[in-house]
Amino acid sequence: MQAPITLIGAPTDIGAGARGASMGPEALRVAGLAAVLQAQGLTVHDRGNLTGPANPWRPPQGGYRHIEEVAAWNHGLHGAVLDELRAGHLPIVLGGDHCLGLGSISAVARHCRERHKKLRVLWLDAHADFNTAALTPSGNLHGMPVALLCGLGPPELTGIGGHTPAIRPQDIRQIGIRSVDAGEKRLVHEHGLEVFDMRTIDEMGMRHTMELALAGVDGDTHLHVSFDVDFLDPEIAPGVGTTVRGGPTYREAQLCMEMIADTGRLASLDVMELNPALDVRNRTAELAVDLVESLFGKSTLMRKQAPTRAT
Ligand code: NNH
Ligand code: MN
Ligand code: MN
Ligand code: MN
Repeated sequence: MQAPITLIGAPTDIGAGARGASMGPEALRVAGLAAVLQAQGLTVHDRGNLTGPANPWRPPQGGYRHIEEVAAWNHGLHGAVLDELRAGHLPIVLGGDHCLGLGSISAVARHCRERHKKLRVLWLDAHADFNTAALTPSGNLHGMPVALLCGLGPPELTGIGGHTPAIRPQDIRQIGIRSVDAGEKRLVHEHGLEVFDMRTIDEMGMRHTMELALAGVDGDTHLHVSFDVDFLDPEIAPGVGTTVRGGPTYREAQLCMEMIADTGRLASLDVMELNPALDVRNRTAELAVDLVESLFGKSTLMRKQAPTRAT
């Protein structure tokens, strides 16, 4: 039985380098997110939007932009996601910029500790989001959530959820990565993050990449997907603040989502960084909704199981 889905809007661009991701939740609703999931027979409750501080658009202080406001948004989101998980629901966070991955995933990790579940986070992104104050080229906290979740950063952010670190590097797999800052690269290596970058996808294909990224996911695993829409190639997904060329095509992204769906373990989701101010007639929002549809198991044909791999 599929858990009821709860949509949680987090309309802020507090951690981003461009304004506009604050309009993401409404654009995803307008693109029909709830309706496409309901059409698959799923139960969907939209609990509306969280509220939080406005974006003061300040320069970095001590290496961070808007640290207090980022903490406030993430505290609110942490509580909302945790409530839904404890109620047995499957939360979908509608971002909002990717700094919100901190509040969302810290709640998922806390829930896993409470329920003695294994955690697997799939981080679909053009970026590793593993910066620190010393390394960041921008001070934008949307470039840091993975590092913060792994305990690297100031206590007011790493401590959200009361357990530092919230996750271990081995809980996460990054997919689609193609833009990592110089110092960030070293840190990713030092911490042993498992990164399936675009070269890996080019060489071994999305199918084998996903087999590796999903290896070990079993009946005791809580699978969380943090979908940064800039994961996708900008040719098909222009509506994001930080496009990086050379991302997954439409077909590759579909296969990625379908293979996640096939595990049957998806238990929470973030849809982040959609920026309607930069989109073209809500095209990127509609694409994100299309992919979420596949993530929840929509397939062209009735399949009893995934096609078996040729040997
Ligand atoms: N690495 C850059 C920074 O830290 C860009 C991060 N931007 C993102 N991350 N959209 O997903 O500022
Ligand atoms: Mn309910
Ligand atoms: Mn990101
Ligand atoms: Mn990104």
